Amino acid sequence: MNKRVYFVSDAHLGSKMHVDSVETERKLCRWLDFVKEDAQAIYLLGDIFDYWFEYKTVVPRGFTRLLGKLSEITDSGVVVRFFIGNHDIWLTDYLQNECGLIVHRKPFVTELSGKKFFIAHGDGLADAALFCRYPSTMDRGAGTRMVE
Ligand SMILES: [Mn+2]
Repeated sequence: MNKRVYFVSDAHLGSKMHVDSVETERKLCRWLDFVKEDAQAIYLLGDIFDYWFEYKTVVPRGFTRLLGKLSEITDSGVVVRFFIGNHDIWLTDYLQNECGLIVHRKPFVTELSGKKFFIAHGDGLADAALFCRYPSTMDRGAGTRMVE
């Protein structure tokens, strides 16, 4: 039985901070190929995309390698939990319905291997968030409604 639980965050795919964002996406897919072999669950802890703006019938261009890989992994029965970050909060139901991800919009408390975990992206949980220049000051509900 697969017992491991894996965590990854802040890939910021699409960001100009990457010399080659598609190569970063390929690396993330290779990592997913590696961990899927013994994963019970994979946690994507926010800001995987930079940015993700989803409309009712349109999703952002790109990210096809990752979206396909995540779909393949959830199809195989591995649980993939996607936590919104402050760069990819503008989503509706695409990742859930098309890729099989369990989307978390709020922190999640769970027990893993007998230990209690508080799981969240982390923005807004510390004073440092006050200095964040990204849209963490925007109400998430309003941000989501903005693109519907
Ligand atoms: Mn973030």
